[in-house]
Amino acid sequence: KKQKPALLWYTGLSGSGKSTVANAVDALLFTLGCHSYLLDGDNVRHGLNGDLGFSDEARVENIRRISEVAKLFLDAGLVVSTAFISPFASDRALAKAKLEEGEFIEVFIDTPISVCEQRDPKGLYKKARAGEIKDFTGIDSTYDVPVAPQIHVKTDTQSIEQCAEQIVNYLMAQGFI
Ligand code: GGZ
Repeated sequence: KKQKPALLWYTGLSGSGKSTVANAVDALLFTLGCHSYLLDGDNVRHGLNGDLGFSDEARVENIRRISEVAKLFLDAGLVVSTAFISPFASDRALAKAKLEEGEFIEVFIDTPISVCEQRDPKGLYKKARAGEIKDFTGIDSTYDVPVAPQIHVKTDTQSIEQCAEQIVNYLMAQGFI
């Protein structure tokens, strides 16, 4: 099956659903016979970036390494997904600038912080509100809302399946898959 390399760069708050949607997209891509790879906290923050915390500097370095690794997978011809908060617009722009024209696809997982906080699957918002975690995105650390994402996904009004279909449809419409 023919495919063109592409990078689905997911961005959104903690608990917005980035990993969940990205996993659903990856599963769909697999059924379509596409070769894909997903980078997320589970396989990057614990290993390659295990030395990094959540200061602004650490996040900048986190995203820099992730963008370099993503580029390697793109060179191998894959449809790559990265699912990290990537809170700073300047770092997302740097990632985009490393790639060929059109390869970088910003996917904004737009879930209101009130919804993320209600979900709070790991109890992190509760801890952040209590001051037990410092520099928490959306509370006492910045999140730059994407101004012109290629794909804008609302998880509070759509199912995960609908979100995943929206993204796969984009890849098809743009001729990546
Ligand atoms: C934000 C934090 C923090 C702080 C730990 N701020 O919901 P999660 O748990 O699974 O996703 C969050 C994850 C964020 O890591 P990223 O690599 O995506 O962040 S960034 O792109 O900004 O470098 C959350 C957990 O790590 N976590 N402390 N202070 N999220």
